[in-house]
Amino acid sequence: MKSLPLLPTSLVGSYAQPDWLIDRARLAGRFPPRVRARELWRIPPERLAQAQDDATELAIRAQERAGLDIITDGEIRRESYSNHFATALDGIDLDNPGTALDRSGHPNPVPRITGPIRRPRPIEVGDLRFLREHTDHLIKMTVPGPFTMSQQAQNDHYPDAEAAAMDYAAAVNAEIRDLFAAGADIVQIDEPYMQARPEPARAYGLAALNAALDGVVGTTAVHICFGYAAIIHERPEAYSFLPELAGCPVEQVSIETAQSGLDLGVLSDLKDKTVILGVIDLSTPDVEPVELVAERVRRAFDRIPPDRIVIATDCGMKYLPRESAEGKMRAMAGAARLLRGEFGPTM
Ligand code: MET
Repeated sequence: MKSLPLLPTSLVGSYAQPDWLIDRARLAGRFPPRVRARELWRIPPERLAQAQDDATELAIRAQERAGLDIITDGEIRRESYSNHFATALDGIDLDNPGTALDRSGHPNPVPRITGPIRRPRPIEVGDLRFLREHTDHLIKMTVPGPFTMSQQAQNDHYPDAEAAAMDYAAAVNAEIRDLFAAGADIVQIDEPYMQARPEPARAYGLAALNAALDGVVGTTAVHICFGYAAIIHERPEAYSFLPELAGCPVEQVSIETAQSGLDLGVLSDLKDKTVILGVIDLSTPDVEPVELVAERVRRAFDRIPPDRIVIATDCGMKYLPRESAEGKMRAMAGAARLLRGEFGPTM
């Protein structure tokens, strides 16, 4: 197993899916699906699993070739970062979906909760094993967070959304334990709705996140963002929910700073965390020069020591053209090499 250098590089999770695998134009033209969207796959059902495996191997090789240090499965098998997990749970009706507003206020068909939320079996462990078998780098797996899933569902069963979030948390907790047992090095919980809905996030989302992490042994991360740039265009100047994570038993916090030009003063609130620092802007396919990426990383050094920074993308690369995704990964790896050279061999 490879060990990590200073300023390791990583994706937030998703990589560009191949055009031959999924209808990317339709994928980008609609909001990320909350229920299944099997019609998006271009490969017939009986060959889909093999095609997804092959595309996952391409995503792994692309990350390795670009020089990334921590490798994900690219979330290639998912229609969206959350629906793959959320729709595999018991207690929901997918044939008669409900409706929920997404972070931009757009109504979406979502799982309708009609009974207790339970995880019937491991959901991503097979994907994790495939990743483990196909790279000797450190590997990271992503799971949707309990708060985010509770916001992407219609609750027709529990007395309130908080009760639903706590059962989602139990399902995520069981999954995380299984992922570590199967060989994950890092497990990241995606909670983009904490930024979108800070009040309920404070009221019960944080408790649900803590419950999802309860008793977990292994390196965990949480990703908070302003939404996929391809879908949510505007960036606020600051996070509405972030210092709250200081007390959460997660080791790494993933934030976006490139597109938003985020004021990095917020990093002072996360003194004990490793920061997965988003320094790649996903609102444009243009590939940033290495020096610009390095400068975005240097901006953080006043607030956080280099040995607690992972160089990353702002969010997932799902909606980027492949050439652009490849170039941006090379820019990240190039910036890491440049900065490591500046610190010299003693750092
Ligand atoms: N892990 C997810 C991705 O990389 C995070 C999505 S948050 C909107 O696409």
